[in-house]
Amino acid sequence: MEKIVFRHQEIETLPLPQLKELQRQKLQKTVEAALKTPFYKKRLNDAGIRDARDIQTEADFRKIPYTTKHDLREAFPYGMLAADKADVVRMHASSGTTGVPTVVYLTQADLDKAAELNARSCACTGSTKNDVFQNMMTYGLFTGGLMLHYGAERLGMMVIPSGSGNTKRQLQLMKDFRTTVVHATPSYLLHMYDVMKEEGFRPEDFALKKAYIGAEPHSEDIRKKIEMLYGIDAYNSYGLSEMNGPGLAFECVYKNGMHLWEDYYIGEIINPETLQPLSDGERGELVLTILERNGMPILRYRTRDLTRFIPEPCPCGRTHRRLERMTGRSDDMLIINGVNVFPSQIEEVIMKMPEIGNNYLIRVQKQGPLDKLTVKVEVTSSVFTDDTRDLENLQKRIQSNLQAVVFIRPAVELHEPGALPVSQGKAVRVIDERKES
Ligand code: DLL
Repeated sequence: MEKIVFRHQEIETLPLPQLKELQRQKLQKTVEAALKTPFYKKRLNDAGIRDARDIQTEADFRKIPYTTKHDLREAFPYGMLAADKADVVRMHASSGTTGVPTVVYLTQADLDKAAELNARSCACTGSTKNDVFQNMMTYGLFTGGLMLHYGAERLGMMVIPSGSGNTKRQLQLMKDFRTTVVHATPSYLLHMYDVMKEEGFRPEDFALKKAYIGAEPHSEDIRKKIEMLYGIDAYNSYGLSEMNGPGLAFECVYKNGMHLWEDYYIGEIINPETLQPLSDGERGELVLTILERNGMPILRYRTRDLTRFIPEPCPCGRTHRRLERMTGRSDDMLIINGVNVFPSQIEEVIMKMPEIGNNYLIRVQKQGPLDKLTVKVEVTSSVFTDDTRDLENLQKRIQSNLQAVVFIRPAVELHEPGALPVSQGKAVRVIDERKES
């Protein structure tokens, strides 16, 4: 195994008690900033917290109510903004449970910190300034592209900001510039391998050593498959837009769980039913507090992702605890080719269209290595008596309306009234046929 180069050795190996003390100090500042926002002022005051100094102990911390995606939506657009608007230099957004997106705001200091943590993440996989980094994640409102881009530059790698898609061009860039590290969703890398074969590229055309994979759930088998197909190491990277995206928890060269950067995040595992905290090693929902984010503090955020802290120390020597690969979610969010989709968003769109009846079904399948989303809707009886061109038109309109909200273009099937199954009990609206591997 190659030698680990500690870029931030001191902070990454800080003994746990010191790390906790650092968190405590930063938490006070974070609560102070949060109290400046209309949302947290009310939320914290209602919980009896009026001053940041009220939060001294772990028990005090646990008095802070959880924040949810719903809260972010309620506070849209600026209810959680802590900085002066003039000091905000960037916003990012991800899907809300319905039409309103979840938005975060960052100041220059926040962006610098995010870049540093992403640089740290790349370094902890052994990458250096000698690497050529091709970023195949989407640039834009999604954090996956820009955040790791900045981190890779901070580390000094040469960055190819290719963005997602256009697979033949990706391969040509990889070949021409001798790319050594790629960043992509695992499903995209599997798809790219098929194109690589079809286009007649040979393994010796490339200099690839590593892939950073994340933004969607995947199994250990998928990781191994990617490693085997390309002859590389693949590192799991976890993050979410609300918490700055990637650079939150990353695997080191031991590839055995993702170090949560605990000098910047406080991680807790709770039982998603009782909302009670669980101990290290117990599986539950991850709750995160982001420290030092001036633009938009978020306290005790329910990620809905199910995981556990691995209690054993990592052989790399880092003290920051590792999160195990995510095993699922405690809500109904679907991740389709790396894009987050809530069934409620789909429902909201189709229920606004008068031609559509009340019954619908969402189906997600594997199509090769990628995911396919189909929305089946029952239309009202008058629609079927009309011309077929109208049906085609309607189908396209539904597709476009859905695409405008969920950012992927689903297949749409129109059905006659009463044609879709009606369940006796709780309606089953989503059929997810994807297998784990
Ligand atoms: O997916 C941020 C990201 C970009 C992470 C690039 C890693 C790499 P969102 O679009 O807000 O942000 O989606 C966040 O995706 O709550 C998880 O459910 C899921 N997710 C992200 N990474 C992983 C992973 C980005 N490595 C949501 N394994 C999260 C499993 C993941 N699920």
